[in-house]
Amino acid sequence: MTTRRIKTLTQFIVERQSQYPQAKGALTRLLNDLATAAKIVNREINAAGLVDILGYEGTDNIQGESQKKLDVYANERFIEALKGGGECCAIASEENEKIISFQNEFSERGKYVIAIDPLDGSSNIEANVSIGTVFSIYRRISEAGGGTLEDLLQPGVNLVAAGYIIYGSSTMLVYSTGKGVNGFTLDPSVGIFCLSHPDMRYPENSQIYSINEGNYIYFPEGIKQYIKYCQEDDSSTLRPYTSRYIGSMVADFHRNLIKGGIFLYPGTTKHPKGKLRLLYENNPVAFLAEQAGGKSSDGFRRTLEIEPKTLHQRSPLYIGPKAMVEKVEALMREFSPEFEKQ
Ligand code: P6P
Repeated sequence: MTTRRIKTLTQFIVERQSQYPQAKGALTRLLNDLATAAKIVNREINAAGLVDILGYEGTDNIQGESQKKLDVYANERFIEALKGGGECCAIASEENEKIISFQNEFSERGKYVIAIDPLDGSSNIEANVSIGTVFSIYRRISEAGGGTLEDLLQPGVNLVAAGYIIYGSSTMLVYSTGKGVNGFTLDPSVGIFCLSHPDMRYPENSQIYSINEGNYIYFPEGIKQYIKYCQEDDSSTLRPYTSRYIGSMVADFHRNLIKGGIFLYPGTTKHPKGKLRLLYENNPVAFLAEQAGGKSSDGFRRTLEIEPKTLHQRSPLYIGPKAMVEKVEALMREFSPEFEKQ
C-alpha cells in the first residue's frame, strides 16, 4: 500500500512563499490567521445543533437581513483573528456597514486589507446545508495608518489572494494566490488542514447549471434563452444539462468546480444588479474560477474588472467553465443588451 505524504496547509503556504524571494512571510501569516479563525467557526457550526447558537441574533446587518447568531459569531472570530495577527490593516465585512480600520500601531503596519463574507448562505444553517466563508485579500494602497475605504474599493484584478472555507460534510479551505487553486480538508481529530485537492481545475466536460428558477419571470430574456438552451436535447453537447441548486453560493460554486458546471445569479427586472455582492462574494470566486481555467462575468464584463464604487454593491454573476459563461454572454448580448448599462 503506497502511503502518500500528508502536506499540511502551513507546509504548503511556506513552500509556496519560498517561490517569492521578496516575500517576508506576511501573506503566509495572514492566510494562517484566516485558517485559525475558520477552525474556531467550524467548531461552533458543528456544535450549533447542540448549543443554543442557532436562530436569530435579533439584529439586522447592513443588508437589512436578520443576523443569525452564527453570522455574528463568525464575523467576530474573523475580525479578532485578523486584528490580532497584525498583517491586516482594515476589513470590509458583509456584516458591517462601514470598513473596520485597525488603528493601533501593531496593525497599522499591516500591508493587506480583507473583504469577507464571514458566513455566506447562513439562511441554510438550521437546515444543515453547507455554508461558507468567502474572502478577498488586497495589498493596501494607503501609505500608513489604519486601512481606508480606498484600500478596499479595488477591482478584482488587484487581488493578491482569495478563497473560501466550506463547512459541509467535511470542512475545506480552498484558495489561490494566483498560481492555481488548491483545496485543503480539515482533519478535525488534530485540527489541521491537509492538502486534499491539488491544482483544482474545471473539468473539460461540464453539464450542470445552477440557478434559482423561481425567479424565472423576472429574468432577462437572455437568461430565459439560456435556460431553454440547457434543457434542449443534444447529446453532442451533453444536453440536456443537469439542474443543481443548493442556495448557498459557496456550496454551489464548490460542487461546480469539482464536477463541472455554471452558477448563475442574474440581475432581474426587479433587481437589475442581482443579489450577490461584488467585493466579498463575486470577486473571490471569480479569482478562483479564472485560476481554475474558467471565467466569470456580469453578462457583459469580466467580474474582476468591475470598478467597485461602494462596499456592498451588488453585481450579476455568471461563473464557471469558459464555454458555458461565453454562451450566457452571447445570449445576453443578443436578447438583453439593455442589461449592460444597469
Ligand atoms: P436565492 C445566500 O443567502 C446567498 O447570499 C448565496 O449564498 C446564495 O447563492 C444566494 O443567496 C441564494 O439566493 O435568492 O436563490 O435564495
